[in-house]
Amino acid sequence: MDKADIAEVFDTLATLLELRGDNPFKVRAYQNAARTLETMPEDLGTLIADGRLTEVRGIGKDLAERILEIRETGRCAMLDELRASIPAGLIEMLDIPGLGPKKVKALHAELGVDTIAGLKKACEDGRVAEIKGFGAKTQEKILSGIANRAAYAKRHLRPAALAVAMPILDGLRKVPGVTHAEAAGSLRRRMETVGDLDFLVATAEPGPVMDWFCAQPGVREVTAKGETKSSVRFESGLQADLRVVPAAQFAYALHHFTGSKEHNVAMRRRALERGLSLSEWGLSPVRPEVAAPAPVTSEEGLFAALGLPWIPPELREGMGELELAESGKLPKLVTVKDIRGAFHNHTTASDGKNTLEEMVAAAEALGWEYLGIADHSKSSFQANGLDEARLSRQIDDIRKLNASGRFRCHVFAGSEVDILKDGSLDFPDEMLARLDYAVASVHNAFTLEEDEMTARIIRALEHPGVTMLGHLTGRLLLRREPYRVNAAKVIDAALANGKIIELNANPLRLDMDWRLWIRAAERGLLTSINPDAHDTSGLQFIAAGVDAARKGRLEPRHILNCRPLAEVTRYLARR
Ligand code: DGT
Ligand code: CA
Ligand code: CA
Ligand code: ZN
Repeated sequence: MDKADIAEVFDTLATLLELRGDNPFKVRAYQNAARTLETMPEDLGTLIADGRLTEVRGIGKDLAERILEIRETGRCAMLDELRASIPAGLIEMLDIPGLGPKKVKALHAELGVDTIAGLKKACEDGRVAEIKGFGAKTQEKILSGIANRAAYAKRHLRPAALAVAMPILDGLRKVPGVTHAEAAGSLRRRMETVGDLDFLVATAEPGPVMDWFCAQPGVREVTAKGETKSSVRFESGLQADLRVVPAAQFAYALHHFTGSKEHNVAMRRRALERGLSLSEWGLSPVRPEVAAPAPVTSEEGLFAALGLPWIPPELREGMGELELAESGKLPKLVTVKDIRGAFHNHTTASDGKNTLEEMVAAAEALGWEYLGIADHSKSSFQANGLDEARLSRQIDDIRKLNASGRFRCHVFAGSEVDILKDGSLDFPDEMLARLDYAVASVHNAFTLEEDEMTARIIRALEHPGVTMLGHLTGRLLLRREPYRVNAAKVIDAALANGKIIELNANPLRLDMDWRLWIRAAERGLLTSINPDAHDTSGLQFIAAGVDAARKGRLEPRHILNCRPLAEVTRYLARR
């Protein structure tokens, strides 16, 4: 357990103490200690070894003991006791957007509700709106929060699903007798969230595969175990289906279970037009006068039997991909190898965890030609945003670093400048002019009406100092709804002003959404796949951004950071 993990435990402790109504000073002590742990530069191990832990400001004997306990055992007895002392329903309520410990405590005290179902009923009866400090708007927000929570609970972020799926796929391929194994479904289609995993295996002998699958570590429950189909649930709640087919059926079944449903419907219709019936079992004539097609052993063969080139799984969403394939217009999708750098990255100057030099070294190790630094601006005080003096110094540091020749990777000096509530920017024009580029982002006043938010963002896009728009909607997948904004109008404004809209590659964001990219890229909108890295490992988010870009049918020509350094330099200089 490192500093960040312990800080998280302390934050949870503070929340639960507050929920239980403990001494506010105690609550504050844990919150402060969490902040201290997050920001202190010293290594925790060194501090402990030197016996200097209690010398850190705000860390007394009690907190020090707790830190040692968590670090050594990975557990915290006080947290376990707290959890046991509070009704589980109240703790669950904390997951509802907009409900913190104070509000949950008030709901419990005023209405006696201690389950989500009870809270839902109280909202529907209008009793929540009557509590002091709540009101009709809050009541409505809680209701939609409960509805979202139910929907969210059913899905999983792609990286979490991948982490479970990859070792299983490796293992399945090693079971004796297995000739093919794939993870199909939404995972294969590179969807940003996944409902369940769908494994498909070809073997003549299903028994050992089923036994191996159901006995995997992390399987909490086997919900079905049959001869050719099993289902399990993992610790995280993620479920997985496994189907076993004979090798001769594998290509048909792989196509079928990759989906999407809508794509399958379109494929079946196309087959019918040719007098054929397509299913997970095969392709067969529906009328006696139609000749039976030769059996296929690959997806390429299956598509070819219907007169089509192979369609990459990420395009199979039933959004006109068959027509694209038919007319020979399938895009040459971007790959991670096409990426030559990235623009939206943070350092320790704002809320990043690695220094400028460490970030550049990591970018160089990825083989990138350039790295753009875009730390937060001063209005994002919670993220330690830079004021003009600090940004000026950072620009100088970057120029010096480039001149020193220490790295082959070129560094661009930028800023993630806040779009203020009225659409003006957090820096004066002279400051913006000294930068190589600027990413403009909304980080506050999320609750504006749609018209106001749209006008705010468009005003920022019209500013000549702005190169690109950061995370269009501010959504956090499965966690926070997007703020209200008219995306179509923002896209129009970006096109009209020759501005870029980023594809934020953080797997929680993937914003702007790939569904919007399909049409926007056709119209000539340029993007930049931006990792929004807050540490060196965050640069790897680029892969998630590329997955989303592929679903959005993006090719290298649509993406600024697929261009070589000289071209990018020219592009940025025209600003
Ligand atoms: P998910 O799990 O919600 O993220 O999405 P998928 O696409 O993985 O859906 P899932 O697991 O229900 O089914 C996997 C694929 O199997 C799906 O994409 C298409 C195929 N499939 C499943 N059920 C049906 C069905 O009732 N009709 C058709 N046409 N295809 C189905
Ligand atoms: Ca699935
Ligand atoms: Ca499934
Ligand atoms: Zn941001």
